[in-house]
Amino acid sequence: YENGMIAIERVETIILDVPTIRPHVLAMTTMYRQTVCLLRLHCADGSIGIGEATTIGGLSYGDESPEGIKLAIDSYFAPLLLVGDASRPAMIMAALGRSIVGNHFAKCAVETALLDAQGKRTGLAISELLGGRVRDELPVLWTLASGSTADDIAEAETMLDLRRHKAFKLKIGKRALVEDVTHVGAIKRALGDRASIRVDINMAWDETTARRGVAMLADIGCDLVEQPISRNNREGMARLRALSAIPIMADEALHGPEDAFDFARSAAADVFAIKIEQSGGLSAAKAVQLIADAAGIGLYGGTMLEAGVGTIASAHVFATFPSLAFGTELFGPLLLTEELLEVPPTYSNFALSVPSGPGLGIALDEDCITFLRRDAAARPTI
Ligand code: MUC
Ligand code: MG
Repeated sequence: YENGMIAIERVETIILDVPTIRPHVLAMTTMYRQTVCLLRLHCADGSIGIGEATTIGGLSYGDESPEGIKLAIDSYFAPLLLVGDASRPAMIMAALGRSIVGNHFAKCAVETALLDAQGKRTGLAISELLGGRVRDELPVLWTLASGSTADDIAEAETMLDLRRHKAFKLKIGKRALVEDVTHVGAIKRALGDRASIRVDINMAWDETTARRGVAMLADIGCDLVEQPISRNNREGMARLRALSAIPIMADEALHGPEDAFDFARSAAADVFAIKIEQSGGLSAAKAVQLIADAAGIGLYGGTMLEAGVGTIASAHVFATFPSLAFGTELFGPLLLTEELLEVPPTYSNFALSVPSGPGLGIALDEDCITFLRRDAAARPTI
């Protein structure tokens, strides 16, 4: 190739099914497993970039599914990638943006793999490619979503004892309001000042319920309310925010820089849960952060319950955020029974360490991938 162009020779996508350590009960679905779409970009210089896309409960959370992401990458992204220059990730992402509408999760997996390969060939961590990290450790909360108040309290006590998490997010909105608030109150009373308690309603409330709910939650010591109402009701979010004594955070409503700009302009959230997949990639997530910072909106590092690859990609992005007032929820790998990475992510002292090696700074455990892949035909026969 002329001009130092580095071709992408093969685009490999693999679906993995990974069981969760316990059922994860959310307002819209209960997860018993996480399905991961893994991506490998094999480049002509020998570098291989890895990326990941996950969703929550198939199509129950958003409008992309792991199977759909695989199909989109195989059918529409791959032909564009195969004529691209891997040494210019931003140019490839711009070309993909011109030819492919939406598909944010798939774009995120592709950008992760492009930056991983670029990092490996330049010797730089992805966080450095994105402008440089300001921290090596990210505070990580845990979601209590076993479906039982007593089990949730026991789980929280274990996490506190292990010094793994001291902030907890409770998934509510499935049951009647008073029942939900009683559940949150019981957990807050049991943990007291030892833990921060937040809730995620995942859009399950209407605005009137949210008005009552947010006030009740503020009274019992809840620190943050995440996406109480529909992602489409932006004015409702602004009204709730104006009334609330505790911060209101946007999650499902945030699909990248344009939404972030609109939220900032309409003062519709105190805090953004930034997710690299929902934002449309790592650079798009950075753009969301910059808008939030300019608007004085607080930041929280969100997750789509990604496994190791997506979690570490998110960690590189969040490590570049000058302020991260509400910490992160990058616990995805800990919810899974299997470890997909050769060296598991390090969680200690209530934080995740951001790897410092080139690219993502991680390697896949090939035996584990072989074992978990859905296309059993590709598995070696024993
Ligand atoms: C969400 O809506 O925030 C993040 C943590 C968790 O337990 O579920 C996800 C999705
Ligand atoms: Mg959420």
